[in-house]
Parts: sequence; structure tokens; C-alpha cells
Amino acid sequence: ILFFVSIVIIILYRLNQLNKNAQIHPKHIYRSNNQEEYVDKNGIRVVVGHYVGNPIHKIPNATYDMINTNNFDPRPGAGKNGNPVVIEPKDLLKMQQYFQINRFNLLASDRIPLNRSLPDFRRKKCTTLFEDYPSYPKTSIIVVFHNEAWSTLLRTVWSVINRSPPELLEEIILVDDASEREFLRKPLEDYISTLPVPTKILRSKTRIGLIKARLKGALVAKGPVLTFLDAHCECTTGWLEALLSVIKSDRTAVVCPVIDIINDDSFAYVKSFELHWGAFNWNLQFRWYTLGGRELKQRKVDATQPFNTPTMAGGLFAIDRQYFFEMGAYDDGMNIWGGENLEMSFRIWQCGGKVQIAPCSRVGHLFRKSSPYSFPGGINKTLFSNLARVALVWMDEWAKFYFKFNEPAGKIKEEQNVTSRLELRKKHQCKGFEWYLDNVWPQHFFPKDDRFFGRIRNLGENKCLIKPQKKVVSNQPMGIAKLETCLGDDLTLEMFVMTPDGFVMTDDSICLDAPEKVVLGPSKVRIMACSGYNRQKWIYDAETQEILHLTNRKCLDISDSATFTDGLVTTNCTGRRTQKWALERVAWK
Ligand code: LR7
Ligand code: MN
Repeated sequence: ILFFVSIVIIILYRLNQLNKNAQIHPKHIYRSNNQEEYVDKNGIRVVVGHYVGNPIHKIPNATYDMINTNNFDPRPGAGKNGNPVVIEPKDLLKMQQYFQINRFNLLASDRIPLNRSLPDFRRKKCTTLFEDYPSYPKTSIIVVFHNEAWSTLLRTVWSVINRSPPELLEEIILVDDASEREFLRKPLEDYISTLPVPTKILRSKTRIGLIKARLKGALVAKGPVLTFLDAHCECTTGWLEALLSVIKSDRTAVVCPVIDIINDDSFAYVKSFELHWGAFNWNLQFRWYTLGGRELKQRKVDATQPFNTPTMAGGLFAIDRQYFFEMGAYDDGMNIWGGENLEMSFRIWQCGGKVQIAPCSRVGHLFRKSSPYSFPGGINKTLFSNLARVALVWMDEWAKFYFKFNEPAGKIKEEQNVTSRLELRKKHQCKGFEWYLDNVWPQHFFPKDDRFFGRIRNLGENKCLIKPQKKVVSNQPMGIAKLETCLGDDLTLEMFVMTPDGFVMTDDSICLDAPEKVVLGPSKVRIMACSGYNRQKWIYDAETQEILHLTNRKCLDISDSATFTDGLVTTNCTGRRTQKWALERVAWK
């Protein structure tokens, strides 16, 4: 009996082993049918399909040791020149366990040397522009972190040291926002005492969040310029000169680098799209959109010159130290994460400064699909409070618009004491949000008194134009223009703006779009990224109730042919009922 029992146990054990091997068989790498879904901190549904194995396979949690020990284990040449790191099949399970700790591929990061080389993606001209750099103001580098990994944090530090002119580095200040990891205590202190650039650590015993942590760093900084970085960045050649040169000639400029992408899975350094600037959507979420027309034109003249951006991403920028404090530093009523980037951008613009991107400066940032850390007080409460403060202080009537479409923020707005920030705004005689929209971001898609805002209803079918739901690039949903039963309750899905220029646009900078040229027969109408071109201009004739395309001179209509899959078309104006539209205004303030 014992013999048979042991045989059965051995067989079961072998089967289990086989199954385990199957789980991490290389064939399964990159298979993405077993996707993971979650809602990220911006409330967006994210689907990831990184290194998934057997569908029944569950990744064991990371162990206490994995989390608290420094597992930095560099392999010569790994990730060299920004190349992706390859993990052997035998390590895939471990890799997945480590992934959970910081929500990036920690195992890969830990194999890349701290001083890995990176490509130089700058234009040729950039390499000749900053020869007078010794005359630029020096800077303190401020990096705040909470439970950051050793390898990413110190690779950030080394990329600063190795790729900045030493004459321009005053010091590096690391601000530890109540990290719990053992290796970030004494071992980190010992390590930084050996660095060739004066480096110090400030510690916060309690979790204060990144905004207050940055303030803490700024208060002790000695350099005439403050340069902030996230704790998982890699600076490339020339990054600092290009930032400081702007501040040297204009102390009211807040300057950001072009932010490249460090892939969270492979740690490859990937060049990002340069023709983007930073703005935000109706929910006050930061977004990259296609550069505005004026800036595009300027870039055609000289693509190495800094260009204006409505907002900054938040983590990577340089600012004159005195100017930083003069202008109200940060709003210290904001907690943990979020909103401070819009707050600072609105404040700087409305109070006479400027926010710019210097294309000769490129810094990689490790983009994650979700946050690895806790939000004491709750993620929604934190984020909505921060954004409510932004709206209450800087957005005038548009604050009402924000609260109307973001009820949770509206519910906690009364709890916010923003008196001191409003005083600051008064003291600096800052301009209003309307000025900001008109002048800094004329391509915006917010409602305004000079334009229609509301529902676009087809009178033939009694249905409404809706925003497509599929997100294609940079979170901009796109697709064929379609009608849906008018909702009435969920406002955001069917709200459109029609600008005085004739753009029919909605949240996230997407526009009603049809071919510019006159063609025989109907043409497909889409909802696409706003481009500013004529193909996105329309005329509404209140008398005939037709929506006419500016250049192809046809009417917006419902397709009666199956080839257009129920989408809208432009077709010859005949006065038929499906070509009639009601623009139903909705109050927004
Ligand atoms: O409680 C905290 N305490 C901290 O010290 C929470 C975070 N942090 C640290 C954290 O360790 C990191 O170094 O703060 C830094 C930023 O936190 P991330 O990396 O989790 O933020 P993010 O990169 O997802 O978020 C972007 O938006 C934030 C809004 O508050 C900040 O402005 C971040 O700096 C910003 N990052 C960038 O702009 C990089 C480019 C991303 C884009 C687009
Ligand atoms: Mn970050």
C-alpha cells in the first residue's frame, strides 16, 4: 500500500512540475489573450497583456524578502544603449512576482547597470546650441520618492551625474516620503555619501505626498534653479543645458524636457512623439494632444526652439528658485498625488509666466499602467480634493463645468479652504481662465459663451451624435461618427461644442471629420483627433437645420447604405428629414 501511495504521490508531483513548466514555457510569453484589467488612478479601464502564461496560472505574491531586500544584480551590457532587456524563460515566474512590487519589471531593471548608455535622439543642431553653458545658472536636482526601487532611483541619479555638466550641478536632493523599504534607509545613505556630486536625503516620517515632499526639497535647495525629476527617470545627453538656457534668458519660464518612454516591461528607451503638447480633458486629467497651429508653425522655422505648452506633465521641469517661491511654490493643501501639475501650469500662465517644452532636452520616464503605492485617505477623495482646489482657485466659471460633470469633486468642494491661494491670485493680479483658454490654448474643446455646447439631435431618427468609446492613441477615442438614443442623464457621452470656426468637437480633443474635397456620392464621417484643418469645419444653418461641411458643401446625414455600417455620411443636401439637426443647448455653469 505504501508503495502505491508513494507512486501516486510521485506521479502527482511530476504532473505538478510539468504543469509549472508549461506555465512558463517560452511559447506563452507575449501571449495576450489572458489579459488583466483594472481601473487606473485616472479612472480609465486599462487592459494589459504582459508576459502571461497558462490561463489557469496564478502569479504568487511577491515575498517579504523580495520587497524589502535590494536585489540589484547588474549584468554587463544589459539594456545597453536603451535596448530592451531579455529575461530567460526560467526566470519568468520570478519576474511576474517582482512586477507586482513596483508595477514595472523590477527584475529587468535590476539587471541593467546604473550607468547604462542611452541613444541621443536630439536634432543635430541641438548639439551646437549650448556652448555657452558655463554661464548658465546652477541647479539643485530634487527627486522625491516613496518606496522606489534601488535600481530605478539610482539610475535616475547616475543619469543626472553622468550626463550633466558638473559645473551646472549644485547638488542632488532626495526626498524620502516615508518609504518602508529597508534598503532605502542606511544602505542608501552609505551609498550616496560616495557620489561625486553632493547628494543629501531628506526624510519625512509621515506620508506627505509628492507635492509637500517637493516643497520640502525646494526649501533647502541652494541652487538658483530647481530641477524636479520623478524617481524613475533617465536623462540623456544635453538635457540640462537645454533647460537652463531657457531660464537664463527668461526667469519666468518653467521648462520641461521632451519626455521619452522607458518601457515598464522591457526597460527599452523609446523615443516619444515630439509634436505633442500637454493639456487636459473635461475631467481635468492630463493629456498629450497634437501641438497647436501657432506652435507647429514656429517649429517649422526652428524645431530646436522651446515651444509653449498649456500644461506640464508635472514630474520633470526646471524653474528659477526665487520665481518658484515668489509665485506661490505649490499648493500645500494638496495631498499625495495629482492636480499639482495643472495648478502650477494655470498659475504660471495666468500670472504672467510661461510653461514651455525644450525639444533639445530629452528625459526618459518609466510609465506604469497603475500606481504601486497606497493613497492614504483613498484615491478618489485625494484626487478629487486636489482637482477641486485647482478648479476653485483658477478656473472661474469653468469650475462649475468641472463640478457638474464630476459630481464626486463637487461634493467635497465645500471642504476645501483655498483662501490663501485666492489671495495669491489677487496679489499677482493674475488673469482669468477665459484669457488662458483664448490665448494659451485656443484649440481647447471647453464650452464658452461664444459657442454652442450641448446635444446634437437628428430630427429624422430622433437620435443623438455620440462620442466613440474606443480609445486608440493617447487616450483619444476615435471612430465612425454614429447616433445613439439620446441619453439625457449621462451628459458626457453626447455633449459637443461647436466653435465659431465651425469645429464640432468634444472632450479629449476629437472632432467631426469628413473628406475635404467634393466627391460623387456620400462620404464617411468620422470622429478623429482635432487637426485644425478645413476637413473638420462645419456650418450650422439654423433656418434649414442642416449641418453643412465647409469645403465639400454636402450635408451631414444618416447613411442609408449598408456599406457605411450605420455611420454618418456627408451627402448632397436634399432637405430630407435625416439631414435636419437640432442643436440643443445644455447649461454648463
Ligand atoms: O505619496 C507619494 N509620494 C511620493 O514621493 C506619491 C508619489 N511620490 C513620488 C514617486 O515615488 C515618484 O517619484 O512622486 C513621484 C511621482 O509619482 P509617480 O511616478 O507615481 O507619478 P506619475 O509618473 O504617475 O505621475 C505624473 O503626475 C503626477 C501628478 O501628481 C506627478 O506630477 C508626477 O511627477 C507625474 N510624472 C510625470 O510627469 C512624468 C511624465 C508622465 C507623463 C505624462
Ligand atoms: Mn512617475
